[in-house]
Amino acid sequence: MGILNVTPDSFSDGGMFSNPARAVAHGRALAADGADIIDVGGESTRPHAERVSVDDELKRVVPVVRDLSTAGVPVSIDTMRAEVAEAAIEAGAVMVNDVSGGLADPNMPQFLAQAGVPCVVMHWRAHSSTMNRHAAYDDVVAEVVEELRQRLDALVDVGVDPERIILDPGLGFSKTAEHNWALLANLDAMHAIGRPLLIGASRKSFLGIALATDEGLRSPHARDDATLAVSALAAAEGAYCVRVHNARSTMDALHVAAAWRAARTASLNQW
Ligand code: PMM
Repeated sequence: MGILNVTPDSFSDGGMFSNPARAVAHGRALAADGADIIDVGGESTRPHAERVSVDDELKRVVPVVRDLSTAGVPVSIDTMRAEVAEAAIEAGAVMVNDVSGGLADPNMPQFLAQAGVPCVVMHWRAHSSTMNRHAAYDDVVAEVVEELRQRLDALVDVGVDPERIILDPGLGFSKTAEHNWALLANLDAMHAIGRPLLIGASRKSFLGIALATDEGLRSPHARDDATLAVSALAAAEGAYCVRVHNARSTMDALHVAAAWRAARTASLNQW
């Protein structure tokens, strides 16, 4: 999944693709580099971000979704609003990525049930303005698994087809760097829920912290090699999808992970 933020303020690519033509060109480039789907978002979810109005979000994303879809590029819409998801699907999007897992907008669960499209359900506790206050866990892995299970059950209860749900631990959303690493190191616990997993680690600050030197955190654009390492490890552990800014090198990392998994399966079969 290639990231296309049509926002002035996302932490890594904010402002780069505010012009729709540039955004579409970048989306097409990500697809040409190997991304299977382009995730178009019009609202930044970086820590402390304020919410954008629904009109601004629609104005940002709909033309880009329409042009990419017309060009034959599969698009997912990264939104917490049913109204935006609906407009994006009308414009050609084929998937909804709701970082709130259907919690932020009371109309979203019903919309997802009726739309019948695949959806990403992320672990989420609060909007970006306050999310860091909710980064408190006794056992982050057990609690994220339990909260994801609750979201899955709630969505299935209103009629969302469970086969269309992809789960995501929500790295960085109400989580410290230590929480993110604990979740990555325990993907098995999330696999046990029984749905495919999406991992969104790309350029996030826990990687900047892991690579920090005396000069400070590594800047977002200099985190791509670390992102590749996480993507390869997550894929080798069975992640279904990685959400990244850089598709070309990610494809190489994913080919390595696929070969790794195939060799592991072959040697297990020998025994
Ligand atoms: N992270 C961001 C935005 N959307 N969606 C999913 N499913 N998972 C994520 O981890 C995720 C997301 C924030 O990162 P960005 O500003 O680079 O898009």
